[in-house]
Amino acid sequence: TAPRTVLLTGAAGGMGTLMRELLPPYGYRLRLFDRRPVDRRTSENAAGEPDVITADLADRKALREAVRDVDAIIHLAGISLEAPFEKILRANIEGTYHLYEAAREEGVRRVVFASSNHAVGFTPRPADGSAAIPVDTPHRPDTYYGLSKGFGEDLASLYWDLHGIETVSIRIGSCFPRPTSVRMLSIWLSPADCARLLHAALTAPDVGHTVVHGSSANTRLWWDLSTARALGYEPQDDSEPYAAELVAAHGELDPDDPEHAHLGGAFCTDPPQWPH
Ligand code: NAI
Ligand code: 15L
Repeated sequence: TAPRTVLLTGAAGGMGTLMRELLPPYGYRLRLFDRRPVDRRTSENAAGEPDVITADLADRKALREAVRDVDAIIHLAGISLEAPFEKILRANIEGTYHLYEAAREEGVRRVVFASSNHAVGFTPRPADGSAAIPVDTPHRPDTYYGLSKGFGEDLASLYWDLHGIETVSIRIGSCFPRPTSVRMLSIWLSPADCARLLHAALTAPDVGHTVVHGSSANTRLWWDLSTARALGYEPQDDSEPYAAELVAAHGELDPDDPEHAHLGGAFCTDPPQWPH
């Protein structure tokens, strides 16, 4: 049976804000968790009260309450760009560990983990017509941020083998309302497809620990979507309608430009920094 109550961490962020609107139509009741406040009207518990927890992933007591009685967890919270190692350690590495510990203590059986293309960002991007990047490509982080996502995937693998907690780790490409660069044409995940993929990841049976690429069915796709499709994900969107405008403004990607040579793009050369 489909999970009904789902904890959404990172609910105040860009993707969290989009998913708060797009997931309830699939029948989920969301409990929201973020260290920043979110609009309390957007989520209610069975009693019609707001179901929002404003706390840090370092707060183990709050996390334990947050995961109590939920059917599954979508873990989006964390630093989403590059930052000094100590910050990444606290938010992404220790924070994800604390979340899995809380899930184990409270008996939650399914997690969807927001991994990133930057876990494998130094993978050379496929040249036109060459084979797509497979999902079992080795970890090749482009930043401490990407390193923390590889850690999260391995933590998910450990908690499956040791404790029977299932996870779908989604190596998300670029999930924004629209693609804003030529690189993003190849890895864009439309918000509507993101909701489809999360729904598939929450409902597919027997996932153990499964790694999938998270993008729409883009014409210029760089990676293999077969493990995502095997969960029942059927992407409906393609970035190509945005291509003419973006290519006219920025030109096609130059394979000799180091920024364009790898999956991770500018994260490999001049990574955008977490502002907080
Ligand atoms: P975002 O930066 O907009 O949102 C992240 C949220 O996590 C923020 O609201 C922040 O307050 C919260 N947060 C950070 N540290 C926290 C902590 N220690 N305790 C509690 N809350 C904390 O990021 P976005 O774009 O919404 O991404 C969501 C997740 O998906 C992130 O884990 C990100 O790394 C991952 N991802 C996103 C991609 C995208 O294209 N948007 C691509 C690949 C991965
Ligand atoms: C990510 O992992 C970031 O969280 C997001 O802000 C984008 O930069 C995305 O990757 C990307 O590669 O476009």
